[in-house]
Amino acid sequence: MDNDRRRFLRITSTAAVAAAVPWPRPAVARAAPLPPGSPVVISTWDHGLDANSKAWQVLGAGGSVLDAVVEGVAVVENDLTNRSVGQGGRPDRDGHVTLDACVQDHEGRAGSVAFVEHFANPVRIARAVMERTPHVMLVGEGAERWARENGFTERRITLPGVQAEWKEWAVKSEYKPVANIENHDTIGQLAVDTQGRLAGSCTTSGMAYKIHGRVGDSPIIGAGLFVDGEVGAACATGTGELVIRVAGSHTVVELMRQGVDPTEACRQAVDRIVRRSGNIDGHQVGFLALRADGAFGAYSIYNGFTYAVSDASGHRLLESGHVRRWKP
Ligand code: SD4
Repeated sequence: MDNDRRRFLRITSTAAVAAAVPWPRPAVARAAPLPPGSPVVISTWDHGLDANSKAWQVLGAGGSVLDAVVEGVAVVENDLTNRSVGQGGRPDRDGHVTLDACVQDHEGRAGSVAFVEHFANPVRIARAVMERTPHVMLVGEGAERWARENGFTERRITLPGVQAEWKEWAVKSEYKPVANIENHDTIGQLAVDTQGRLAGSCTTSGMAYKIHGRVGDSPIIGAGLFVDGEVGAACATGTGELVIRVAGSHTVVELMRQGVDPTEACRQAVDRIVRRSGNIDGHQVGFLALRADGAFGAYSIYNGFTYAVSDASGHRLLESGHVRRWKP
């Protein structure tokens, strides 16, 4: 089944959530004017629809904007059919599924975990690191020990289909980037509540078949996620190495601080990656931006970067503008 067809099926299967999914999708999503005081939630990729649905529900039930972005992406972490987020993700080249996640709120508080293996919801651990420790980031064995000691229950699972796929890959062990195949569909979620408070989250199993110990942009504050309560928030998806090198999400927020609108801020960050990198054929990077007033935007290197939006106009899936066209 081709990617577009698969996406379409995934969109229709969440039709109850996505009341206004446009199909075919518009080439460029534009920041929509919003009624004052309306919450806005945006998330990366098609699975953002499920994450937005949960975040919206949390906000509607009186939860905080931080509750919303943590529990929103936790839905995707818990989906064991998802091959790029949570323990259903593809393993590293040694067969271990290792997870990275972070959160940040409107006060600039931040929490992050990287290279954790035996927990279902790294984003909840990241939040706990933020709220219960003097640190921002815990990694690997130390993060796991701290999580156990702080009430998180280990979960060890093996998914035979995923392991079989990895063993097949290991025969040739080739790394060949292909834009938009489901090995880099990190979920990042940004939200602003009715009082203008922002929060963001990001969680991933990282690049499929990465070197054991590799950490991408997703748990790095300023790379995979950045929230500044006075300005706005941004998150990234795609090849993390490209995002880290330009401090991608921080770049997007700083551009918004200078008055650049969210879509253009994302485009300029993408442009910086494209100009400064060597051969990036097949390497996708997408940014989402949400300004404190609720205006939002997105941009990616290649076509095919979808994102979910929930606001006063409903729930829908859009596709960002792009600077290159992917021809497989
Ligand atoms: C990362 N941006 O770890 C994340 C997700 C990913 O290709 O694997 N992207 O780099």
